[in-house]
Amino acid sequence: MATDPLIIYLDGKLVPESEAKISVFDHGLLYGDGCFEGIRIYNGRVFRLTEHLKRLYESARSICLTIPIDFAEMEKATLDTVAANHLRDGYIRLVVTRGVGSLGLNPYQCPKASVIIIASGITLYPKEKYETGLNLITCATRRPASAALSPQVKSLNYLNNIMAKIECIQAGCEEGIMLNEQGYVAECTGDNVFILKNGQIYTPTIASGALNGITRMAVIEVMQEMGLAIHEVTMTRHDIYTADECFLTGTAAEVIPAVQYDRRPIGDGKPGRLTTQIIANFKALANSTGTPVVYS
Ligand code: PXG
Repeated sequence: MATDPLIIYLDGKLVPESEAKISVFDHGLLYGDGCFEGIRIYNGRVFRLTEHLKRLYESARSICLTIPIDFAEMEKATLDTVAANHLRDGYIRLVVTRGVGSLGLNPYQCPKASVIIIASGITLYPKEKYETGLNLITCATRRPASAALSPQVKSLNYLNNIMAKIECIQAGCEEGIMLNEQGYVAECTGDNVFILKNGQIYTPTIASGALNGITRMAVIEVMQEMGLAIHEVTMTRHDIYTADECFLTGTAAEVIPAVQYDRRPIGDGKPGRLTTQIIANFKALANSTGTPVVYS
C-alpha cells in the first residue's frame, strides 16, 4: 500500500516531499556545515521541545550560523509540521544548513541559512532488542577533543560517529563505546551511556566528551525520583566490564539495555531489574508530558 507523501517544512513553506529540495551549492552538503536536532513526539506531544530548540540555537551560535527565524517561529514551524503530517507518535528532524554559497569554505559567502523540518518515524534498533538488550564493543575511533570540535555542537558532520558505527556493525554489534583522547569513556555513537553498580548509577561527565543528551537529563530526573544516587564520573572500560547493569539513552534509541560489552556479559548478561524499571518510568514521563500539538 502506498503511503501518503510527507509534508516537509522548507524555508517558511510546507511542501510535499517531492518538492523539498536544496541546492548542490548548499554548504550543508558541500562541507557538513550546519546543525540539527532529533526530537520525539509521544502521544500527541513533543517531548522536551524547548530543550531541543535551545540546543539547536546554541549549536548555531557556536558555529556563527544565524538561523533566519526566531525561537518562537521555529517552535510554531515544528508543531505545524507535526500537525500537517497527522503524527501522534514519531520523530522530528530539524536541520539548519549554512545555505547556498560559492565553492570555498568561507561561510560568510552564504547569505542565508536554510531550515528543514521533517516529521516522520524512526526505528533505530529492532523492537526485541529493548527486551533482550544490545551488544557493545569499544570503537577504535575516538571522540574528537573538545578543542578540535565541541561534542556539544550537533553539527551536520557526523563522520566521526559514522566511522565508529561502521566498526560496531562490522563486529556484529548495534552500538559501541567511544573513548575520548585520554582513553576514558565518553559516550556511544549516537547515545549516552549509564551503568549501575552496587545500587548506584554512574555516567561519564560532559567534560569526558559526551553530548549533554536531553534523554540523559530526562532519565537522570526519572532516577532521582526513584531515589537513586547518580554520579557523573571519569569512566573507564573496566567500570563497564564490572557493572551490574548498563543502559543507553538517546532521542532515537530512547532507553535501551546493554547486556554485553567487548564479548563480556554485563551483570548476568540480561537486562537489569532497575534498567527495566527506569525504562517503564521514562515511558510514563514521555507519554504524559511535552508541548501539545494542535491538530486541525
Ligand atoms: N550522543 C550523540 C553523539 C548523539 O548524536 C546523543 C548522544 C543523545 O542525545 P539526546 O539529546 O538525543 O538524548 C546523540 C543524539 C541516530 C541518531 O540515528 C542519533 C542521535 C541523533 C541523530 C541520529 O542514531 N543522537
